[in-house]
Amino acid sequence: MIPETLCKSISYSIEAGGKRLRPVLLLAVMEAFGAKSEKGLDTACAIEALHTYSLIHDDLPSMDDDDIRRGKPTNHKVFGEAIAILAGDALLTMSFSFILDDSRLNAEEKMQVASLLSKSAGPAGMVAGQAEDMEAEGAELTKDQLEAIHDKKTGQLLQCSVVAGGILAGASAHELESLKRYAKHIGIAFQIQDDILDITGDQQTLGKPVGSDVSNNKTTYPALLGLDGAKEELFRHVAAAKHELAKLQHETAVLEQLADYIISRNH
Ligand code: GRG
Repeated sequence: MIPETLCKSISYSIEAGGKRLRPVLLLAVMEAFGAKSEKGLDTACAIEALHTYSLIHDDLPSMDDDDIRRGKPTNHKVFGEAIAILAGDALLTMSFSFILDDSRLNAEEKMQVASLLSKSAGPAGMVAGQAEDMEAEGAELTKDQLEAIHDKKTGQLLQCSVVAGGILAGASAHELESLKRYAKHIGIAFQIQDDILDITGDQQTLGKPVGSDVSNNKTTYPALLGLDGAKEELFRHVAAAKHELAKLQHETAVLEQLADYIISRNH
């Protein structure tokens, strides 16, 4: 039995929306490999739950101290810090139950996917990226340093979504490597577009103040490369992502469209 306020806090952030990019990637990979995507639904929910936990905790006053997320007041603004922390904790632990309790997966699949998710999100993955990002505040980073932080902070979970789709679809080790490289490129492209949107202001429609990351004293791609340079880098990574897909002998049109979506998205 989940206490009522905790349940409301969890539902508030999950139902606030979001692009559902990670679940869509996982299911699209499965379909590209000719597998039934229903088999990936609970793993897709697990990754979205874990992603939502990371956003709730990222918004806390002790972290990024944000007031708006997914176009709504952040979880701690509505429920208070203590409940927001617990809602995040609950979503993190629930994500592993979604995988382990999934009757559509065999024991080997559960083990592989849970292990991948744990490594991607854990202290050498997303949590490491968050810690390094906080430590780097105020420092001038090189492009390689910036890329390494983003690879952990946001890239690892995107890679996990794509590779988990491959695992559940029975992809070979060679194919999983190509999928991982595809995801790595779209992860970097995703971050560059996030930085560009912060300058061009399109995210204002969701309540994020223009330049908020810049005023946070963080290195961004446009700050390092200029706006045109950042756009060139964005296109280069999307092209490289598509190049990886071309190596696969599968119907990858939707995965190509998802790479294009990273460029065209306005929030
Ligand atoms: C607190 C352990 C911990 C980790 C937080 C993911 C993360 C690590 C922080 C998010 C910070 C941030 C806003 C990064 C910019 C890119 C990004 C990941 C945005 C949020 O992901 P979207 O755009 O969100 O997929 P939606 O709401 O669409 O699901």
